[in-house]
Amino acid sequence: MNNNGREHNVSSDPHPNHTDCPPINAVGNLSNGQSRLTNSLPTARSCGFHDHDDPDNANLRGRITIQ
Ligand SMILES: [Cu+2]
Repeated sequence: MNNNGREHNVSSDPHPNHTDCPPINAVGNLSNGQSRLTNSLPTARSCGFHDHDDPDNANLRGRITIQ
């Protein structure tokens, strides 16, 4: 859920290729108040993501742990 008041583009690391966990790229652009699921993440691992439109902003980075 994007509750940040502006659009964000949720993409897999690494920027700019987004190849590490491609199912995250299904989230993509979220306007304020919008939410979207990733595609299936079937492998137990850790996946980083970022805002593709603000890729160096540490506040807009995160990790998903698949167990
Ligand atoms: Cu990116």
